[in-house]
Amino acid sequence: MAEEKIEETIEGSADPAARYMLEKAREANIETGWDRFAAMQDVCAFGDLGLCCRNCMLGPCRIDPFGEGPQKGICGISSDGMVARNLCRMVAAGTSAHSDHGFHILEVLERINAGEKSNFKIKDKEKLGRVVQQLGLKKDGKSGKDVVGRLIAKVREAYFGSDGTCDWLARTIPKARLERLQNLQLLPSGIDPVIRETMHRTHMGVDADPLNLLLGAIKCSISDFLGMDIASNLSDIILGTPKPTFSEANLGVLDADAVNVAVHGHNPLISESILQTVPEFEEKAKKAGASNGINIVGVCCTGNEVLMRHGIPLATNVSSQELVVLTGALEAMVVDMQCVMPSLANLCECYHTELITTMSIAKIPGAKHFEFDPANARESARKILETAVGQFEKRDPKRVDIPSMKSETLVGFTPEAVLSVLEKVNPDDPLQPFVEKIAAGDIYGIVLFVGCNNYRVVQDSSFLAIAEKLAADNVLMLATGCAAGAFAKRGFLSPQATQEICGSKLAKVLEDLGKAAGLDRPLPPVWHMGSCVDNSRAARLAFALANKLNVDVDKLPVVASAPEAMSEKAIAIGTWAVALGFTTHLGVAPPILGGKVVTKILTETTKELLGSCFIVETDPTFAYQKIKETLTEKRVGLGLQK
Ligand code: BF8
Repeated sequence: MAEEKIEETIEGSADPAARYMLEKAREANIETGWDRFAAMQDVCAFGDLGLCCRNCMLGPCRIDPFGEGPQKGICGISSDGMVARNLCRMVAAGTSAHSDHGFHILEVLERINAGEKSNFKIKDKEKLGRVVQQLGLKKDGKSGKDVVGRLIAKVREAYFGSDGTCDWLARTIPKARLERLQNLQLLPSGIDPVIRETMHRTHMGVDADPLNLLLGAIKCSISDFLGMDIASNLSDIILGTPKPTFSEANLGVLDADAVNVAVHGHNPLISESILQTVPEFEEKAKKAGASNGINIVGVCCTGNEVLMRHGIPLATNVSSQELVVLTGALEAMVVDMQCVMPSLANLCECYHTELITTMSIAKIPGAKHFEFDPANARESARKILETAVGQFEKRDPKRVDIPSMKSETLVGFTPEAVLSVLEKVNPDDPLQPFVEKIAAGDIYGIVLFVGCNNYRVVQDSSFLAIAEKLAADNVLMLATGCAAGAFAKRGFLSPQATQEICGSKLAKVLEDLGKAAGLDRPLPPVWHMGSCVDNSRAARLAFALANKLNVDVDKLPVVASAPEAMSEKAIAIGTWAVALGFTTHLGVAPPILGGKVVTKILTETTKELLGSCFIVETDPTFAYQKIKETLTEKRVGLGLQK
């Protein structure tokens, strides 16, 4: 691809491969998310500000932010009440998505433990041991089956509620934070009860008090953390805990000489079954003319799951999911749940690509549906791969156009992986050298980048702009979900980026850690922690630091940032991040600005209550400054050098 062609292309993305494909889509008159976003402008200002309610059939009601039209809903709800109620429902929806994800994994663990037919087994017994120990489920001479049974009962209790505080939370969150949340009565008894309560309190004629509603949203969001933490831990037990692994990212990972299959969504079990089944189809693919056999690539968070567990390359993140099809080299787009654009069906019709849905709750008109059945996962995977190989023969080689861009990535920095590297430096007290580096300012602070792309922002641009500045200031970064995708594509997850973007102090730390890890290269400036549910891993790393320093989480020089947030899940994550003590930057204004009181509570008052708050800042330069100021404030609070 000629370099000048990239320069000429429209500015929808900071990712040159995406820009190239967008230009191609324009030339071919093929619609993408960017076009639909443009067609949707100007977006409804009432909805944008959170001032639109359709929770009952009196309305829909819209409150005029300029004071000329109605100032209350028909029921009499105030603008702040309406905004808070809407936000509450977004948090409940995000919480339900993450916790349902975790529940699917739990059901498979139950199947395994009951000895029922399944293509899965307990792969990581060490992780099982750690989880069981942390939950206080001692073996007491019991069989492994009994221990897993007790774990299952504990997880069911986390879902369906217990008397008092959920035990999983009580044994995970640092003591000072737990007490703070307990005093504010913000700890849920379980996931399902708090979602039920949240949906109820936001029904017509129930909670109309903005502060009370927001406290309800915070309580619900803590269940979001719980569901995510369960999902990550149970996934590790069944599929293995990720370890640092090299791979590649961006559209250049598609292979013109292979049957290309993209796995997209969030459920790690379906993609795992496909990977297990690939060897059966390599020869068939070659016979069909694909000399390199089968090439699996990832998209979004399913992509992150297979990237960190198997080194499967990541094709792209959420905004550019359609562009994978536009390469003309994709035989099957296999989707499970969440963040999958229904538009893929129309796009696949323009090519030979088969869109395959796999979950009963996530069907798309125009797609082939092969239901994922944990009892017979290999059979579902066989059908998928058989279809993909069949589609290869229908591929039009003249339409194949794969951008060459791809970047090296080093991924899989789970807390376990981080600790095992640190153990090489100090086996007796692994966190000590890390804490010393923070104290000395060699690591100025830690920023966790989370969340999506949003067409309101030039794709990936805010992530990259903020991260580049922070790295130069010796700030270590963690990333999950589509944030990790943005960094992966640009090469920020590669050891090479350490020399290119880090300040000298951080670069030295990462070089030393790279040596300790047995690499002849530094660790990257951004540590990939996994998919969106794995934000709980990042929180656990921060919890370990808080416990080590014997301080509450809000005292740590750790900030979260979602510069391109889009989904309800991102809203839920941001809310629990604040609840757990992490000041959190949002680069896209959530639909709350129509409520002055709500905005003040979330950006100021929570600081008094929780020691942390939201920073809403759409400009990446100002966002960087505010994040840096927060890190400085926390350092000063700990008595460290600015
Ligand atoms: O869960 S970051 S767009 S893919 S919601 Fe979705 Fe947002 Fe991406 Fe993963 Ni998370």
